Amino acid sequence: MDERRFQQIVDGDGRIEPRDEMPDGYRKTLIRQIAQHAHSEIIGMQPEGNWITRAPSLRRKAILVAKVQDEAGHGLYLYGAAETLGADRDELLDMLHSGRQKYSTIFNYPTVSWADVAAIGWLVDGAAIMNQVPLTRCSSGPYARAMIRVCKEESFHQRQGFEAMTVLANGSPAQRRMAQDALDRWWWPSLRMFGPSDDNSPNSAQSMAWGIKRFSNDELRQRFVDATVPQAEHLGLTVPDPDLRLDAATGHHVFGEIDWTEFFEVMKGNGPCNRQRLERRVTAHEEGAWVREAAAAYASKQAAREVAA
Ligand code: BYC
Repeated sequence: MDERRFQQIVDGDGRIEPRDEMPDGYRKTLIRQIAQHAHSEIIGMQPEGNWITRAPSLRRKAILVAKVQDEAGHGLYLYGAAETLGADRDELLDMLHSGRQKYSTIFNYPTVSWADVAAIGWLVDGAAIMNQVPLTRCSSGPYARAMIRVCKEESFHQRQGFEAMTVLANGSPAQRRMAQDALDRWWWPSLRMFGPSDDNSPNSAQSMAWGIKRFSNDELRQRFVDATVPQAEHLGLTVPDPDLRLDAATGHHVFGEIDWTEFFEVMKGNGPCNRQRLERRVTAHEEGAWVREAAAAYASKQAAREVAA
């Protein structure tokens, strides 16, 4: 294949479509990232799904059900995007279930109170938007298009989280304590969602040259901190970082040391909920086998009817 031509398209901000020629490494990197992204979406249904039966009101329950369904939809768009690159969905799911492919570390933390659902919307979806808006301009056509719809939905998710957090932060002393406790537990894991620091991110240089990543992990993390700290101040909550300060000269927030040991431990499978998340995923997949079989049988009947017509 003509790699120079490929790089010219990428450098000229063009889109690479499934039938276009592309270097093997580009295809592999995209499948890896899109699959891990898809896995994160469907595993990400679990921590919040835990609260559907215990949401504090009908309104909150309706919002939460819609949000968790949206995450399933995001998984579907993303597995679809990976399939356009030649990946097999069953194989990707096998890799998730056997631990050979990753999903975001953030979903290995427990949701112990209702405020955690609010904090996930505010912080986790907020971090997701920061990371995913640039992906709407990535060089892969199918991934970029999937991200446009995902980002619109994530934006609603973030707003509902911030609104729920606002209600708690302005509520009774017990509700304020819940809100602060949730911020205390979700802040640092949210910063780690952006991935390892730039000097320890093996895939970044190539992914940036290929136009898959538009900004580095540290750049996006910094943007998230700069956007979120004023929101915490607005809520009257304290970000759990004694070293956090606004640097007047740069206009950016300087923040404390990230615990990378914890990040790599969770990535290796040793986080508080890794085993539970995977076990539930595998069980849900097995219990859903009849639905997939029924859908496939229906599709082949329809196809046979079309051939006969
Ligand atoms: N967790 O070289 P690097 C959501 C891995 S879903 C686990 O920087 P890359 C939502 C990385 O895969 C949010 N692993 O990698 C859903 C690589 O390992 P491999 C998910 C991580 O790919 C439901 C190694 O570390 N978002 O928002 O250039 C409810 C070295 O890293 C993590 C996406 O997936 C992590 N946090 O950059 C609510 C976005 N970070 O594969 C919300 C798309 C890094 O070499 N993905 N690793 O073995 C990306 O933008 C990029 O893949 C990353 C990492 C920035 C995450």
